[in-house]
Amino acid sequence: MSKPRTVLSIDVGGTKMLAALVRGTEIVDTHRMPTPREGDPAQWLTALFGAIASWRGAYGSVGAAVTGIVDNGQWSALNRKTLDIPDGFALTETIERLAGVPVLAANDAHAAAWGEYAFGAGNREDMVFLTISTGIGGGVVLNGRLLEGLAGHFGQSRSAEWPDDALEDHISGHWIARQAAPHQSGATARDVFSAARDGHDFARRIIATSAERTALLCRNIQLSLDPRRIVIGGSIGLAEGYLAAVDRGLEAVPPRLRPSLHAAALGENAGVIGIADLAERQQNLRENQR
Ligand code: BMX
Repeated sequence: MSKPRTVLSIDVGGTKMLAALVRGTEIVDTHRMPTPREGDPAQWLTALFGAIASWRGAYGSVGAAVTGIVDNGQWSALNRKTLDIPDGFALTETIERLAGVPVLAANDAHAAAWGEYAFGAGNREDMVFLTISTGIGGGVVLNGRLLEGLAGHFGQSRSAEWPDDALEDHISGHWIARQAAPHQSGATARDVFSAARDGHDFARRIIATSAERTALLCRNIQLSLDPRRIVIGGSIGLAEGYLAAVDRGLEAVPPRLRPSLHAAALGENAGVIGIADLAERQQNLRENQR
């Protein structure tokens, strides 16, 4: 087995951007910055590549894991409230111009699903990855294949209760922060978890409601795809006490219908490790076809 080469992975989420030099499952170096809420993706990516200019020459390909849907290298938002991306942004072309090496781009939760399947809590079995973060994303790996396109976009689900809204707008980090505003002005989702840890009832109720709704979503995923595992990731999904609260929401579910929930073993690195492996596989394929 040849030694894995170094890949530049970038993970652009609704709240933060993470750049990492990745070699197999080793994170060699990282750089984090907030995802700008102004400007356009070309400006965001130019700023990120400016911040990691010293890494040029250290990587032979780029993997880009981004919130939103990626179709043939074109990037679009499904929920502009999660991140306001113009339709059909030329993501792969822009990064290839900035980096000067081949690029593979995919949805962030798809990348994380592959990372957890291949190297983490997915145990290389049929699995669904669910990230509860700024939005709610997901990825599905069945028979060793990562489903692409809209597959896994559970946060965009519609329900009879909120037919005009994306489900994530009633569960995720943005929703948690909105619910806390009347109690703690300007609170972020992270502040709500701190307030819950400090015993504030308003915060505990908000988190319990979010977790109950995530438990319902997991039940529906189980009935749709019957995965061996549902691996939970994301800043909310991995926050203290959240996964336990979701599990409590499943206690009354009959065993055959109950999802088996596991915390993402790779944590916030699932996306950068997953997209690095996918980019390396594409690079190897290209080289073998020469
Ligand atoms: C949204 C959607 C998904 C994404 C998910 C988690 C947009 C911009 N994003 O459902 O593609 O995977 O949020 O995104 O439509 P994150 O920013 O919370 O990682």
